[in-house]
Amino acid sequence: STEILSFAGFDFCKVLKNDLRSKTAFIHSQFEGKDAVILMEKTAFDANIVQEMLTEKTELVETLKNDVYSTYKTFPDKTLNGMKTTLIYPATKQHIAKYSEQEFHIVQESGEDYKKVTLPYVKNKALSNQWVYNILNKETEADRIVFEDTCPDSGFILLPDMKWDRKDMDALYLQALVHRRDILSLRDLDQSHLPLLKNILEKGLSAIKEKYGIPANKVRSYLHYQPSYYHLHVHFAHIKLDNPGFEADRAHLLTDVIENIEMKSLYYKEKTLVFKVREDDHLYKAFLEHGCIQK
Ligand code: M7G
Repeated sequence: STEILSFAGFDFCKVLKNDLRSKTAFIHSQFEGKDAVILMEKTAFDANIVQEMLTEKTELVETLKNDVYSTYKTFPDKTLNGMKTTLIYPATKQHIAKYSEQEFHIVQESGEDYKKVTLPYVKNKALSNQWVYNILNKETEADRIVFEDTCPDSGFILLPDMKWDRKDMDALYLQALVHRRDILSLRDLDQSHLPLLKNILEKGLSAIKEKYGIPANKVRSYLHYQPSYYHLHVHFAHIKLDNPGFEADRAHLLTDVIENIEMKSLYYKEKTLVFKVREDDHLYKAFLEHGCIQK
């Protein structure tokens, strides 16, 4: 694949979502006739760079002046004025849907609903796990690996999440990707997976302490249900990180997961799990079609 150095050749289609809080624009674009999703995020200030901004290279255009108070539109030198861009190309319809502004609905999924409705969706309509396999095979991001346990049963790779800039320690965010490829999500977990889960918890936290100096009591470890990618992974995030993935209808703390399974091996196979789903997600449509929820 060729390296992309600018947006030359990208056609604008639509703003999918403009999130004022995270200062991120989600854009649908096309390149060489194929769909692309572009996430453009205004990044936080780097403490070192703030200093360099107070020079003649920073242009100020006054927008208000009152007594001792004034505001300006500010245009720093372009070397100080970076944004973070995430490009998904070629993007599938599911990618476009994932980043679109839309209604959500709460779904209550029983163990039976999972088998009948969710599992076929996961097999046919979920996003590809290829990026995970590339990491596990050391084909991509190998230089970013923070820790690896190579055991085929309880082993995993720990590395920075794509969303983390790897500089701001308060925004620390890593993923533990398990080597086993047969565990789709939280729903599959039972007593037989306890050694795996405990291994991830212990070794993940100690690797984070060692590499970044962040102690275990500052780190949240949790799984998403539903995840976007159905290959078991555990999120490790700094407690200061204001992460939209940490809502009660999505995040399950790893320590809770372990203890629930210890109390009852089939806990996650039988429990009704509550999550939110996008209105145009195939999963929502499948739940409607099966009559498991009402519109
Ligand atoms: P999830 O719970 O399956 O879904 O988490 P979510 O994306 O809806 O939260 C997957 C996590 O993997 C997310 O936090 C992503 O930012 C991260 N991630 C996704 N991709 C495609 C990559 C990738 O290619 N590399 C890395 N390092 N992280 C990724």
